[in-house]
Amino acid sequence: MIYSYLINIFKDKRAAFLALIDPDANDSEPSIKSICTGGADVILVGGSTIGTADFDSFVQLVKSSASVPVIIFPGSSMQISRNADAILFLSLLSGRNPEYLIGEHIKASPIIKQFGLEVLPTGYLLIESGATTSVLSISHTLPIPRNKSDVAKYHALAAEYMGMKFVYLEAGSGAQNSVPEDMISAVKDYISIPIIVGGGIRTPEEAKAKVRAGASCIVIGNVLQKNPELTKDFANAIHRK
Ligand code: 1GP
Repeated sequence: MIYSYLINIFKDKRAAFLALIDPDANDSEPSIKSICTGGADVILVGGSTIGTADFDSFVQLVKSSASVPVIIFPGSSMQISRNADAILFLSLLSGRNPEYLIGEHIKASPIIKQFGLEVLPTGYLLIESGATTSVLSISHTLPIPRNKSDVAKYHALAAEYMGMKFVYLEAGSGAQNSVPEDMISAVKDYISIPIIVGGGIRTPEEAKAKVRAGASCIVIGNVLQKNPELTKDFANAIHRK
């Protein structure tokens, strides 16, 4: 089970390193093999665009080169594939757009069941990060202000009480500013489910600061897609030495 795989990583290595491959990114072909051997614990596949015609074959391609589990990070109910090991079942709790709170989920559920994918229920919270990111513009929602840790805490606690297994604090892909450490630590002190943090993390030092603040999973997308050779440095920063 991928859930227990992640829980064991939190115990053994302090935090998990999730490398995000966006099928829509036009950057150089990601080197999945070197990202895995460099120390990523999981390959996340997905993006915030509505759908990708050949999403399934892309996931298959990733899965065939990956030596670590592949988890779908879906931008919509069109991003599901039987070739992955699990799927983040994201509910966009920071917004009040019913499509992303429950609508897409109803479309996705029968397909996920048919494919037998492991489901990781996740409360997804968008945190204000500067300029408008793709996820904000596509979801038509407002993010939680970055200086309002209390608002993030209450949303995260509601996710826990709803039975979700993770809370994802998301600044958005390529965000100007990543999720602030004081918000991560405030949420960490308030809830007991693991926190995933991603969006706009550009350096290993920044990743380490998020882990020290209480993140259990760090998602790195853009930077790795452009510079896969940085994988080792990120792994060293995220994992306990
Ligand atoms: C975006 O959190 C992820 O959904 C990763 O963001 O591409 O900015 O690393 P970056």
